[in-house]
Amino acid sequence: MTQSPPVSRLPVVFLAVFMAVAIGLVLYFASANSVPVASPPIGSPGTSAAPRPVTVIMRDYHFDPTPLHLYGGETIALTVVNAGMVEHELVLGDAAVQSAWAQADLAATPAAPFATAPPASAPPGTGGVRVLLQSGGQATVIYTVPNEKLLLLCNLPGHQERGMIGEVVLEVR
Ligand SMILES: [Cu+2]
Repeated sequence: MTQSPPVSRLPVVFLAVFMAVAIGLVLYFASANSVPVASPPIGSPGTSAAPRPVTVIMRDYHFDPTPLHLYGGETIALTVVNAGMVEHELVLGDAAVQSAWAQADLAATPAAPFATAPPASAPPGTGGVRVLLQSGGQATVIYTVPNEKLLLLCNLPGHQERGMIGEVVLEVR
């Protein structure tokens, strides 16, 4: 029985470890520089003195996160970021609020090919909250969450058909 001379596998192991670390570092820095991160599911309820920070990211064509967890009656500092390539709108409100903005957006949007919505306005007293942002835009609004069923929608023509329908879960304190 012949024995082959011992071959050291050390260089191979070193190379494998080095490659793993290098790939790990690349992935770490790639993720650190990517799009903003949406809020975790929920923290303590916000108050008017200390609104709870909530971030919603609009993408082509969905909201992140969805469902969005809110407490009925709490006050939030809602930061909306448009990480998509096209203009998007966030409307938080009941069915009547959504309907008012859907009509306003439709009326304000010219026919294709000039289908970018210019500023639209809903009737006074519509309620809810509405943020319209160009690609890359960001805005923060203070909003007191009502104790009622809320919808999270982008009412720009054609966007809900492509999936821009969010969901709101009202938490009980
Ligand atoms: Cu949209």
